Amino acid sequence: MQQVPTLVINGQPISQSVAVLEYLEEAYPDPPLLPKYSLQRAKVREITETICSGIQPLQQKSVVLPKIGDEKKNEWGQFWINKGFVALEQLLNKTAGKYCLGDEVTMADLCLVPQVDNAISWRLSIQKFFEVFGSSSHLFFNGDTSNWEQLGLVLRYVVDGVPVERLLEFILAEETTGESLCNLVFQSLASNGLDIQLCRSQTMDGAGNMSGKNVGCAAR
Ligand SMILES: N[C@@H](CCC(=O)N[C@@H](CS)C(=O)NCC(=O)O)C(=O)O
Repeated sequence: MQQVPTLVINGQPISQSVAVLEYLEEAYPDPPLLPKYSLQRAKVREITETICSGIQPLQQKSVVLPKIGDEKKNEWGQFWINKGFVALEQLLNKTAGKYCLGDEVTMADLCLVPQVDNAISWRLSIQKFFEVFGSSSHLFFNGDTSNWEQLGLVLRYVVDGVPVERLLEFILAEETTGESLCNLVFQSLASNGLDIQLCRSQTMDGAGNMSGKNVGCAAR
């Protein structure tokens, strides 16, 4: 299908997210991606399939565009995303704790996070213009301070006159010059199908943005 993700094990490619997740669960059971009891495992798989079969393919741009066309694509994508999220909300109301099922991360969470990203980028393709807010903070590993920073990327846009703010992702930032942070912002927007030309303003906080010496995000 020439799609990602693909995991290569001993030269053998495994595609399809669910097949990859099931492989990881069997090959590396600790920490587990499925809960202990069968009924709970079924619930995790139900949430996973709702996303991977019920939503993702129907709003996948390479599927949607040739068949639906540019004019109708936003309406089509939004319809399936909304329908899917309504179904997910009903499921999650019965299962969620801190995560999709209880308080442990499962494969359902690993599918939900990119689907939420996708929902944001679809919403933005309808609203069109957005603002980017980047916030950098130090990462702490096991209580040790390190030089690693994480860049939290928040998008702001307006729906029916009301401002909406959505966290797109946290990105590990090896360098904190304005230019390298800017590259990470550009990459993240591009990988979410968002056109930087539609960005109407940007804000970066923290010292990270200051160390770029006039070649930071604002300069670009
Ligand atoms: N059913 C597949 C879907 C994979 C898929 O749609 N991947 C997208 C990215 S999220 C892709 O590679 N799109 C490029 C294309 O189809 O040309 C899975 O769950 O892995």
